[in-house]
Amino acid sequence: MRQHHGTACVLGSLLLLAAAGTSSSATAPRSASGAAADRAAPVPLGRIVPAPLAVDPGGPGFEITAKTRIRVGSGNAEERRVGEYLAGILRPSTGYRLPVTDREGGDGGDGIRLRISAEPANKALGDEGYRVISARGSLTITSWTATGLFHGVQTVRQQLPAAVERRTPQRGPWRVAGGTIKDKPRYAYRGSMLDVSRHFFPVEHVKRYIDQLALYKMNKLHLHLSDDQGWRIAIDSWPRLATYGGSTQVGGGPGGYYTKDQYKDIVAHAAARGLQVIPEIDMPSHTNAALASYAELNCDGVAPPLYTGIEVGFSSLCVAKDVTYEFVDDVVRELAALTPGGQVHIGGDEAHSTSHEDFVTFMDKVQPIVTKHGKGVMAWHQLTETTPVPGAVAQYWGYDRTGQAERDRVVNAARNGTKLVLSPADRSYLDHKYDKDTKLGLSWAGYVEVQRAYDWDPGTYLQGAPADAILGVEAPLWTETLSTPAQLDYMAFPRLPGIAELGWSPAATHDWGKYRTRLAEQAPRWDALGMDYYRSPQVPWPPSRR
Ligand code: TNX
Repeated sequence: MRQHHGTACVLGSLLLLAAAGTSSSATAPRSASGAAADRAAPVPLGRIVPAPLAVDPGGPGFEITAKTRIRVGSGNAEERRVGEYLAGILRPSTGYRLPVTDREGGDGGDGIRLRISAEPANKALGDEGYRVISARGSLTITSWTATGLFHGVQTVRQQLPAAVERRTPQRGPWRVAGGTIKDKPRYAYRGSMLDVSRHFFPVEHVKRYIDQLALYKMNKLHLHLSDDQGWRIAIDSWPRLATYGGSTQVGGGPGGYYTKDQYKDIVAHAAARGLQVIPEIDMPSHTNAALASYAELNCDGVAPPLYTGIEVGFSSLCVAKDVTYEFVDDVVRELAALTPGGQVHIGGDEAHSTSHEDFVTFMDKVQPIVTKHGKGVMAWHQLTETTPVPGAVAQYWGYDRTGQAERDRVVNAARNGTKLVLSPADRSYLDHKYDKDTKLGLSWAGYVEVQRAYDWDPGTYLQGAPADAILGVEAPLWTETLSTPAQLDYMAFPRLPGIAELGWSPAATHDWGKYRTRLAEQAPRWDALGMDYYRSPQVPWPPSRR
């Protein structure tokens, strides 16, 4: 179909076994009709995705009732924001009022308590860790940060029956199993990339995807904002990039782009859910949309037509022209101003129509532009064919057939300080077909079934790379063949939760046999959320209730 070159803690481990294992109540079949029995038995503590660090089950647990209040510290805006978010999830399905009130109220202090505090025990769980204590009368989530509190809310959400996700009143009871969960992530970078260039996805669709990432505690949304087929972000100093370069997409549809206000709205929606947006402008290749918009960016001064096919590797910015770097400077400056996060991604993949020498020249000139505007450089791993600036992050997208020389180059860069985000194409590419019968998707790196996506270890994947060079994992969702939210759902689920678990959970919890059962238990939640997913034969799904 296309040509891609061959770059193409000991702590809590016993408790964890209890949580991730198969207790008899947890493996009992959950049939739609056996709902009464199901309703009575809460999700066993810790049987969530991603698996938590440490689980200590016990006690009667907590039940949300018509009288439950969500308690936050008076005047604590962050606790209140997370409290309102939690109430927003719980109110429609429970039908309860669930007021968000001050913790210090003189009415008993029971209910769901959200608390950000700098106690050493909280700080020890880091920027994203949290603790949940579920007991009779109170459910307490504590963290050092609002993000940790938010992750704790996702845990509580998954401990509740799947019907909690529905937007109309459902029957309870709404019980959370008793005990304590103490949790923090293995890796600081846990993300997914959405390609909004090949097919454009409006703000609402991107927000929907962000919500799905948040449910699995991911913290980065990488947006692939430009490619041959479309430029998707308004740049004031080069307005035709969006208005003309964004006017179509694969297959010739109308395309689209985000205004700066819309883009800020996406960034804010992500930030409120603990995610940073990493914008990518792919350069020097994958630039036909820009080249078509401005003739002066072409070496011959002639703008090519817009492009709506799916083959790539033919376009290149003109490395020898000064205007190229003025263009890059303007684009990066405007993008950096929209980016609260630390990185801007400059692409750098598949520069098949750029000579190696030109590629090196280009990357050497462009990286300092990114740092000058106060951002760190992120790029695909071809960056390691040049000289990565200090602090650069290379995103590895090789696969089982990637040559040793290419792997060695990446490993050497990692030894010299370049950080790595792992996106192995034959494991983490959400655009790849599950098997030969999958209608959507590509398969240049092979088929990626659910087990294949889950069953690898980011810590040992790239032999020779120092452990501390691995920042984390990212699952890219390319969209040459995908144009609707249902199609995104179908390709991302159920693989995305597996990548999220690789990024979050301690390696000691890694066990496909147990994971597939926990994963299967997520399906009623997806049904309730109106999401599509692929019912892989590798996973013991309960009957669908949609
Ligand atoms: C490779 S991965 C690409 C993308 C395609 C993708 C399709 C990478 C850095 N480049 O341009 O969309 O394969 O699977």
